[in-house]
Amino acid sequence: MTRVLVLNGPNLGSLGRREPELYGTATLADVERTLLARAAELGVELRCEQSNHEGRLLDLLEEEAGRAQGVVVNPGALSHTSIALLDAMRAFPGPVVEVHISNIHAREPLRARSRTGAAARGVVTGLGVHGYALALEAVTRLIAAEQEETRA
Ligand code: CA2
Repeated sequence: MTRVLVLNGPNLGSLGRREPELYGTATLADVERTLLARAAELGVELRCEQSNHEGRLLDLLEEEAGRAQGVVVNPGALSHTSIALLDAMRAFPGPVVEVHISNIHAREPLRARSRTGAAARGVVTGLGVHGYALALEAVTRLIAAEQEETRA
């Protein structure tokens, strides 16, 4: 069965509890529940993790490299700063799709650049928490296409 790692970075555990005008009112548990339901429809197994610690995110990417075929990741503010996470995403053997709940291009200039986005096959930004489902669908299609190529 196809397996996808869903990673959320620093402060995303507070989703729905602060700054609803930016990030909406759904909690991370709500988001993960919705994603698990969509994953079941797509026939995909999910592992959902959130951490405030950069090293933990790196460890999870490394740990899942031999198990999951793709990744959906919202690196939070680490998107704008972390070369370590960029490298870890690049090292992941399957497709990685990055998500931002808010539109990083319509906010402060320091958020407009996602360093980690360079390691993603695509970036969904500004579509609220629905962006996670779109990213899951995209990563699932990319995995299927890669598997198809390997078979051909
Ligand atoms: O829009 C996004 O998803 C972000 O990745 C969220 C990050 C921010 O630093 C990025 O620039 C864009 C912030 C996560 C903070 O999460 C909170 C969630 C709810 C309440 C307060 C903070």
